[in-house]
Amino acid sequence: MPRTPSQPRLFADPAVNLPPGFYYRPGAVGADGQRDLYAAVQEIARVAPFTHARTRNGMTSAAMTNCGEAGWWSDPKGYRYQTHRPDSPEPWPPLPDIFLKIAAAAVAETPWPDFVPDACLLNFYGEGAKMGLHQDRDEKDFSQPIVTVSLGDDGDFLIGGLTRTGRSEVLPLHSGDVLVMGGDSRMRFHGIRKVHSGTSPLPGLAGRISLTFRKAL
Ligand code: MD3
Ligand code: FE
Repeated sequence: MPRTPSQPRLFADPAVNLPPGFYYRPGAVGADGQRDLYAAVQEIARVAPFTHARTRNGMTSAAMTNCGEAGWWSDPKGYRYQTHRPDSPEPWPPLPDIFLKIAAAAVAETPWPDFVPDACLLNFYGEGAKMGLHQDRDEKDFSQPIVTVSLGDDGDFLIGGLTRTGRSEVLPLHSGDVLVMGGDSRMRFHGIRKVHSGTSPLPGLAGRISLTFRKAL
């Protein structure tokens, strides 16, 4: 991992200038690490399968699951974190050690070295899936960052402003990339504009999976 916390430069694409509060580690997770993370994802998905959540306007385009003390969920009643699985009193599977290790490594040289996630929302993007511009505001403490790890297909990540109408930039994300968002950027609008089907380097994974670590409670 490249490391210069005071100077978050580390851009894979020099054309993209990331705003303050973003710490980008392109390719931080190598092939073996990605394989181990994906094995842990499959174990989670065996217990708590990926499903499309219902929203006010239909269904999420990405299929989702969670692990940790709480999981993000949505139904026509609204968005929230809940400590049990959808339509079940069962808890979400625990955060695997390998997830906690990756999250700790990701924040080690950021302004949030003590970040410990209590939730991980996993998004699966199949062919054509995307995620519209939104803010993450269901967590209790916005002083805590969000950490994300990408697996599988390349995806075009949209970084917007602090209002919906601000202009947005695209950051192409690849399998193994790690991104931390905090501080002034924690409440930025963001989304996934496009997933490039067939680009996944991970054996057995067709599609894109993002692990998004949060302090939700
Ligand atoms: C940027 N997921 O799960 S990474 C989400 O790749 C989500 O699946 C995208 O947006 C994905 O909510 C993007 C996660 C992420 C989370 C919070 C952010 C990116 C962020 C807050 C500010 C800026
Ligand atoms: Fe988000």
